[in-house]
Parts: sequence; C-alpha cells; structure tokens
Amino acid sequence: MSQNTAQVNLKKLKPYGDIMNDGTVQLCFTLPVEPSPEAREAAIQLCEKMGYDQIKVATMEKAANGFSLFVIYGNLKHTVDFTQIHVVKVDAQKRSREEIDELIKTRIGRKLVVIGACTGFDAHTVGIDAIMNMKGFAGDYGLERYQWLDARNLGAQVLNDELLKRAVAENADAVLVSKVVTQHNIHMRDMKDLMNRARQMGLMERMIFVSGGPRVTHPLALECGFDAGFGVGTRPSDVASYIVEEFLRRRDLALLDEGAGTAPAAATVSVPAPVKRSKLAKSPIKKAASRLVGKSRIAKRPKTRASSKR
Ligand code: B12
Repeated sequence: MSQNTAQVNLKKLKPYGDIMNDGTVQLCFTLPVEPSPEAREAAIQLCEKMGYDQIKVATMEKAANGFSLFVIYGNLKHTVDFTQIHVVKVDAQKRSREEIDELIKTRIGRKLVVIGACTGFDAHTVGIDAIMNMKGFAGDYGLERYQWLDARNLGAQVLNDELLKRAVAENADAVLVSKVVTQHNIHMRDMKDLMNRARQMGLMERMIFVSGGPRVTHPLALECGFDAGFGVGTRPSDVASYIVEEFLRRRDLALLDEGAGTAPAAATVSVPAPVKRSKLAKSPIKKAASRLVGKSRIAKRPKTRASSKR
C-alpha cells in the first residue's frame, strides 16, 4: 500500500483497491444456475444493483450441478461518513496478560474468580474453551493461564440455575456465558433468563456478567441484561482486560461513594461511562455508584478458596 492515508476523505469513506478512493471491492457469490453468458450477465446486473460500476468478472466456475461461482471486481459508488459513526462497544483498554496480572496483584491483591460455561442445551464448547483454557486462542493464552485469575470452566450444557448457584458457591467475581446456537433466538431467551435469575438473586452488583459467541454483539448483550458482550475473533486478553477494568471501575466508584471526595483524583477523571445494564440512572457515574452504595464487597469480602490458595 503505497498510498498516503492523509488523502483519505473520512467524510466520504469508500473501499481501497490500489488507488485512493477507487472503491474497489472483490465479491464472491454463487448463483443457482449453470455457468453461461446469461449467468455472467445476471451476475453483472446484480452487482450494478448493489451499487458497483466498472464490473469485471474474474471467475465464473461451475460449483456443482446447477450452480455457478463468481469472483467479481467492481468499484463501489457509495460512501459513508466515517466521522458520524458511533458504536456501542466494550469500554476497556486492551492490556497484555502480564499487565493484567500485575494490575490485579497490585490494585486488588487477591485472585479474581471467573466462572464460565456454555449454557442451556448448547453443546458448543470450543468458544468458551478458547477464552478459558490454558492454551487459549490465536496465540493468546486463556484465562486459566493468568496467575491472578482463578478461572473455572464448567463446560457445555450447563443450566442457568446451576451456573448461578455455582457462581454464588464459589464467590465468583465474573460469570462468562457462551452462546453459539441461535436458532429461533434461543441464545437471547437463555441470556435474558439467566439475567432475570441473577437479578432476582441480587447478583447484578456482586458479579460481572459477560456473554460471548459468534452472533453475540456488545449491544445484544446489553439488551439481554449483561454487562458486556464479545463476538467472533475475541481473544482471552480482551475479556481479561474488560473484567479487571470493570472490577476496578466498580470498586473505585464504591470507594468514591464512601470516601466522598477522598478518593484519588485519577479515579474520578478516568472513569469511562460504565456499560449500561438499565436506563434508569441520569449520569453514568451516578448510576454505577448508586448500584454500589454500601457495597464495598471487595473490602469486606471473606477469604475465598482462590485467595487462600495463592
Ligand atoms: C464444531 C461445531 C459443532 C460441534 C461442537 C463440538 C464442541 N465440543 O464444541 C458439534 C458437532 C457437537 C455441533 C453440534 C451442533 N451444531 Co454445530 N457447529 C460447529 C462449528 C463447525 C464450529 C463451532 C466452533 O467450534 N467454532 C470455533 C470457536 C472458537 O468459535 P466461536 O464459538 O465463535 O468462539 C469465539 C467467539 O465467538 C467468542 N466466544 C464464544 N463464546 C464466548 C464466551 C465468552 C464469555 C466470550 C467472552 C467470548 C466467546 O470467542 C471465541 C474465540 O474468539 C459451527 C460452524 C462454524 N464454522 O462456526 C457449527 C454451528 C455452530 N453448529 C450449528 C448447529 C445447528 C449445530 C446442531 C444444532 C446440529 C444438529 N442439528 O444437531 C448441533 C447442536 C448441538 C447442541 N446441543 O448444541 C450451527 C448453528 C446455527 C445457529 N446459528 O444456530 C453452526 C453455525 C453450523 C451451521 N452453519 O449451521 N456443532
């Protein structure tokens, strides 16, 4: 890429091929007809309708009887205003495993207990394993590898009720839920059910609830009552970064609330808007603080198996 990114017009952003603003895109799709001049023309017309011009059919191949596969280059006419894009996303600074361990050691002083499972009838363990198991995912070690996390993976097909009972029994700081199957929106039903139960059990302030899966997004997780959601390509360190930051954020807010101005200045200015679970509070800081009034559970927390294990 020899092009200078200074030439990018963020107000009219379009794909880059080999000349800035050429809008060049490679498309690949299958049409349920045999390869033929008519099939080629149909593919071109579809691309025109999608908003491409200068369409070049690079490949038209028989994919199976009655199917043709196309690889096509075209220049997209449309643009988007990048400066107007606002995304609801997980609010946490990405840190390395070493940095996270150090932060927990120095700021919290005990291991954080993290419990995870793939819930309901969902039997897909690979996602939660990728996040929790020692070996991790894509060269990023899993939570079990963190010295200052006590990560417990309950596996798949764990019922919501069972997961919450275990979370209470093990004094969990964070609960991780994997949802892979999304047929008939079963993932959302299960996620909402879990959070309703957690609310009834009074666990919302005590634990950080995180969900993940290929079709899970952060806004969807918020909609289901979770604190955060992670999708495709999530690395264990993304999750650990969020957990430690959210834990400290809640504690700092609780300390702020109790200390009435005696907390360090950094805690007041660096608190980003907490991830929303309800729309009740007026200001994000007040909202999170109000959830935590009188609940400095970190200070009062009894010694857990995890902390005594160290
Ligand atoms: C392997 C597999 C299976 C294996 C699972 C083995 C196992 N031990 O996990 C078996 C054969 C058992 C299986 C069964 C079924 N499967 Co299946 N399976 C797959 C497959 C091929 C790969 C899934 C996978 O392992 N991905 C790799 C992991 C690493 O990716 P991931 O889950 O997305 O995880 C990442 C992120 O999403 C995120 N993440 C995931 N969980 C969490 C949790 C937290 C807390 C966080 C922070 C992040 C996070 O981080 C991970 C790493 O980045 C997919 C198709 C595909 N290519 O995706 C179908 C797929 C998921 N299966 C599917 C289906 C339909 C089924 C069955 C219902 C089939 C059937 N009719 O019997 C059954 C369901 C059984 C059941 N009760 O759940 C569908 C789901 C469709 C849908 N959207 O609902 C898929 C998409 C296939 C398809 N295209 O139809 N399956």
